[in-house]
Formats: sequence, C-alpha cells, structure tokens
Amino acid sequence: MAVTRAESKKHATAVEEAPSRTEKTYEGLTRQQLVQIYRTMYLSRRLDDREIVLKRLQKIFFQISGAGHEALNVAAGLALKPAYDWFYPYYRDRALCLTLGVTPYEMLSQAVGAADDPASGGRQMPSHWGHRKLNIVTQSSPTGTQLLQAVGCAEAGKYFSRRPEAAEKHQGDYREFKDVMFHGDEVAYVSCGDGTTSEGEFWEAMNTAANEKLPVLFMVEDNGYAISVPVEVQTAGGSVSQLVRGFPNLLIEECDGTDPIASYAACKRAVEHCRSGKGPALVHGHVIRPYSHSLSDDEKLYRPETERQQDAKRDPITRMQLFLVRENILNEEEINKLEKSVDEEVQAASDRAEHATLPSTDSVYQHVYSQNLDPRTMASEPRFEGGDKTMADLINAALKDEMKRDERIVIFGEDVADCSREEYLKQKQIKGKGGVFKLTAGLQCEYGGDRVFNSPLAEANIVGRAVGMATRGLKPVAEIQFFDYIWPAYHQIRNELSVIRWRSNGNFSSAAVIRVAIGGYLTGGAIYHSQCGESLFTHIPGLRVCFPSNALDACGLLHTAIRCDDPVMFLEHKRLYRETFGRSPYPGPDYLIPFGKAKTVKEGKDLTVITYGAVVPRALQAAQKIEREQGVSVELVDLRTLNPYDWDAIATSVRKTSRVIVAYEDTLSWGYGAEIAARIADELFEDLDAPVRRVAATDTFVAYQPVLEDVILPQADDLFKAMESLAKF
Ligand SMILES: Cc1ncc(C[n+]2csc(CCOP(=O)(O)OP(=O)(O)O)c2C)c(N)n1
Ligand SMILES: [Mg+2]
Repeated sequence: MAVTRAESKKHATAVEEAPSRTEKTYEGLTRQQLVQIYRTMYLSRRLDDREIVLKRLQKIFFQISGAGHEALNVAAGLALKPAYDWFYPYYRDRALCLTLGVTPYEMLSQAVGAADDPASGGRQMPSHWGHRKLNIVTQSSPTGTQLLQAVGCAEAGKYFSRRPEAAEKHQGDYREFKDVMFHGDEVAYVSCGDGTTSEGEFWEAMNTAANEKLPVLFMVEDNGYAISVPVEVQTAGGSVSQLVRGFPNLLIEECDGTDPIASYAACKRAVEHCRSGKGPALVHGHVIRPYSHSLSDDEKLYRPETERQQDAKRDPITRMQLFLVRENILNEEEINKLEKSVDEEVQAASDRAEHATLPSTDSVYQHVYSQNLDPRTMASEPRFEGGDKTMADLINAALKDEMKRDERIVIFGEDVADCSREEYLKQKQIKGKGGVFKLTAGLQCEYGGDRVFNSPLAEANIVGRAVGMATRGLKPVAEIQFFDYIWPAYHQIRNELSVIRWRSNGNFSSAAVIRVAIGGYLTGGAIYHSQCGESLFTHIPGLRVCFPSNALDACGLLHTAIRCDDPVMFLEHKRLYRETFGRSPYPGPDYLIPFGKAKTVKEGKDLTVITYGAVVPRALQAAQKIEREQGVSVELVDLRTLNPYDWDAIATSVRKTSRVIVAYEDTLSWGYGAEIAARIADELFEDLDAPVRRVAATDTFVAYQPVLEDVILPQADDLFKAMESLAKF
C-alpha cells in the first residue's frame, strides 16, 4: 500500500506542466491537456455506452452511468493527485476514476464480475469504485455513508503528520498488516449527488470537517434529480451551496459542471484551500443526467421531453467537442481520429473483459475476516498484581495499557474525554469526567486531547469517522454511550465497518473497535437504558462480538479486540461494571484471551446452561441453589465472545449432560440463543435426553417500574425453575 513520495510527485507534475509563454491557456490548462480532457470524457461516455450494450446482451447484470458528469469529474481528477490524495467517489465518478488511472479494462472487469476486478473481485456492482494503489477507497451502494468516512480519513492524515512515529510498522498485532501512507497535505475527496445531501450524515460530515478544519473536498454533483425526485423537494430553497453558507472554514465553489475549464478552476481553488490547511471545501457542480438514473429507470415517466431537451443542450461531450473546434485546438478530422482510437480501446477492453476469469465459487468465505491475524489464536497467560478490581477498573486499565503500547489508538465518543476545555484541566480547576460510566477516566490527561476526545452527539458520526480512520491504519476505539442509541450508527456498522474487507476482496479493511454499554437489570433503566440486541450484530458477517461477564475476561478480551485485525463490537454490561461478582486482580498489560473460547464457570453433570453477560451470575446463583436443595448438578458455560462462539465447548458439555438451557437477557424470540438452540437440536439431537430450553426476557420492552422490570428480564428464579423442570424431564 505504501507509495513513495517520489512516485506520487510524478503524477502531480504531469498535470501541472507549464504551458509555453506564447500559448493561450485556459485556467492554466494547456491545449494538449484540453485534448486529453476531451479524450477522457469521451472514453468515460463510451464505456457507459458499452456497458449498456453488454447489459442488453445480458453479459453484465447492472449498469449505472456517469453520463453528464464527465467534465466535472475530469476536472476534479486533474486538480487532485492520484495515489497521494484519498478518494471516496460515488457511482457517477467514472471519469474521475479514469483520470486517476483506473483502466477501461479494470472498469469492465467489475461489470462482468471478474476475479481480477481490482475493486471487488466480482463482489460488487459496476461503478462501485475501489483501487488500492490509487487510494480510491472501496465504495458501497448506500448513498451518503462515504461522507463521514472521508472525514475520518482526513483526520487520520492529520494525526499521522502530528505523530509520524505512530505510522511505523509493528510486529505482533494488526500493525504488521496495515501499512500507513501519509504526506501531511493530502486531501480527502468525497462526492455525492444532490439527493444525497438530504442524508443526515452529509450534515454530520460537514459539521465535523468545518469544525476541525479538515482537508475534505466535498463534491456535490447536482444533476437536479435523485431518481425521480427533483432537487427542490430534497433541499430547502433548491440549492445546497446556499444552505451550507453558515459553516466556518468552508470554501464554497459553485460551477457549471458541464464545463471542464470552469470546473477545473473551481476544483483547483477548492484543493488549494484544503491542502493549505484552511479547512474543507464544497464544490457544487451543476451537471446533467442524460441516461436516466440507471438502466432500471426510465426518466420519460417523470420528465417531459422539453426538459430533457434543455439538458441535452448542455451535454458536456458535445459542448467540449464544439469548444475544441472553435478554439482551433482540434479539427473535425482529428476529433474523428481521437474518437476512433477511444472506440478501439473500449472494444479491446470489452473483448478482454468478456473472457475474463470468473471468481471461484469456493472463494466466497475469503476476506470475511482478516486472513493475516486470527483473534482465536491470540492468547497469553495473566500475571496478576494487586487486589481485586471491578470490570470498570480493568476496562479502564486495558485501555491505558493499549494506548501506551500503540500510538495509533484514538479514543472518542460522547463524553469520553476528561474535559474538552483543556485549560480547566491544566489549571487543575476540575477533576475531569471520562465517560458517563467513567470507563475512559484519566485517559485524556495521560495521553492528550488529540488521542482522547469528545465527539458531537451523533452516533453515525462516531462510527463513520472511525471507519475512515481505521481504513488509513489508525485504531479507533470508539464508544457508543448506550446500546439503546446505537441505531443511527447501525447503517455504518452493518453496511460499512463489517463489510469493507469482503466487498473490496481484501484490499481495504477497517479494524475499529466499538465499545458499547449494554443491558438492563438497572432498577429504573426502562425502555431506553436497558436494551440488549446483540443478535442484530452477531447476525452481521465480518464483525467480531464480545460480551464479557466479569472483570478479568473484559480486560483480556479488550486487549485482544484492540490488537486484532478485525472490527470488534465490545459489549460491556452496565450492571456488571461495578458488581462484586467477577472482580479480579489486574492481569497485566499483555493478558490476551482468544476469541471463541468459552469459560466453564461451574462444572456439572446433570444439565448444561449456555449463557453470557449479566445472566452468568444469575445462572450461577440458580445452579448453586438447585444443587444445594435438590442435588442437581449444573454445568455453566459462559461464551464470553458471541462471534466467534465456542461450539466445541457447547457440544462437549451437552454430550456430557444431555440436557441444555440456553439463557440470554434479550427478548426470547429471534434472540441470540435461538441460533445456539437450533444448532444443538440439529447437530446434537442424538445426545439429548430432553428438549432444548430457552430462558430469556419477555417479548416486550423493559419497563421502568422495578416490579415490571423483574418479570420482564430473566431472573435467577426463572433459571432455577427451568433447571428444575428440565432435570425432571
Ligand atoms: C441510503 C440509500 N437510500 C436509497 C438508495 C436508493 N438510491 C440509489 S441512488 C438514489 C438517488 C441518488 O440521487 P443523488 O444523490 O441525487 O445522485 P444521482 O444518482 O442523481 O447522481 C437512491 C434513492 C440508496 N442507494 N441508498
Ligand atoms: Mg442527483
């Protein structure tokens, strides 16, 4: 991934070749460059045309074009530096990607779903750009998720230039496999359509980029429509560049995006603003969309002929062609020659793509998780010191341990800092907060405000930025204050964080850790401070999920989570933070617990309880009682990590006892235990002497009044009754 400074300079200077003194220039562009611009624009259009033919022939399966956006795209590509700046281009950015160096064959190889498609190896639709060598970060289909990631990407660049030693390679953890490239003045380009600016994440991204003066170039390619919805319905007043005028540090450029020279001038000013550290820029380019939204859409259904003809007059390809003739840069014959050479190039690329090797069907499991570092094998022994500590103490200690050994770790979220107004800390006027549960207390004081900081109150902002930072090689350990409020971030977790490695065929990864305070039993926690819902995350391939039940496990698992090369959801039960149950002496900074290894909390021979989290102490209480009162010997298995989970431990215990209860705090139906119960019924049927039972919460929400909370959440008594009945079965 590392690109040397010399190499990237080569690209930069190619664009800025000085014109000779006598030559008329066009915003600094030479005649030769204008010809090249036209060639790339025309190539882009012809590739779209070719894909449309291939789609009609059923040789490809989807098509979305960049038609009408070419001029703005080429201009942006020329103003930026490939393999130096970073790119989050949306699906209309074919001409940008061509300008940056993606080849026609590479584009068509994605359309046919070929194994050597550099963006995704046949995993993503065409025009979902990604090119590791060119810093084009893997893109997805949800409109708008790229924006916050570009912000995180820009933050990472600034972080590494402040702390270059953090970029160094390191053996023994994810850093061994995550090269870092930075220059200090690189720009993060991110584009979207006019419709996408309605997404909340657009505003969250603008807010943070402006507030932090980040070098993000926001490119809004305004073609007046989002599928069939016109811009005046999306945007108050119809102009997004009018709306963003209140953001500080933001340079706004509005241009005719069908004119490459005007667009180039706008992009150059925008890049200059970003590169010089003044803050972000927004280029609002007015473009057209001559080919409907995609091949699945027919714009004649909602746009009359008159309106479509108005657009056609602004077609950037014909306009540029006329311009070149008018300026005596090319004559008709030369244009024909150029177009013929492009057509031949497209034909050759298309012929090659049609015969490209397809991915092997047994490759589908590749790159779901890191193939370099397996957290199931990361293990080391504890070296205990001191007296008993709570889970909260040892999570705090684990964060400190890791921050000390790895300068790439940044910690952020709502209220996680000791104090954002650092002068209060310096003047010792206050003690500092460090999290609503104080789990991050003291970290900012020890490691500084650029490594531990508060985020805006915006969960998608937290995770989206973390995704972008981790893509660049930082290790964000972000906090979501309450599981109940994780939902705005679910989009980023489900569609981005977890899937980046797979969808890019291993070319990009984003190994961020998301710590989340979860769970109930709070006496008054009610609906919005008691939620579980871990199965909604274990259901996502690509995401590791931990759910420790005690201080020692939390510490060892958190060390592993941070050092590993996969994204991890680290679920911390609020009720267990300061519980007497499960306290432990500090196990040392290098204590690692492998993922997917359950702990047998109590041996037994009559029945097994499989559980995790806050149900562990409740199940233990019930098991001790039934053993005391009825002589039933219960084996209690704490899964500790939910993805991966320890099937061997489950199977061994069920084979031993032949009776099993799966217990969990979440609502009964569709919960995490349903999968475990189904697999036991499927694979261990012959070993069972009784049906598989589940104990879980009622299929309701968690109520405020404690008498209601008690009946809703699974209690030791519920577990006792289930054990009693199953033992007698
Ligand atoms: C989050 C999300 N919602 C809906 C869609 C379906 N969709 C795909 S493109 C699109 C319109 C986008 O319009 P705009 O941002 O103006 O970009 P354009 O296609 O016009 O260039 C919609 C609704 C999606 N991909 N992602
Ligand atoms: Mg649009």
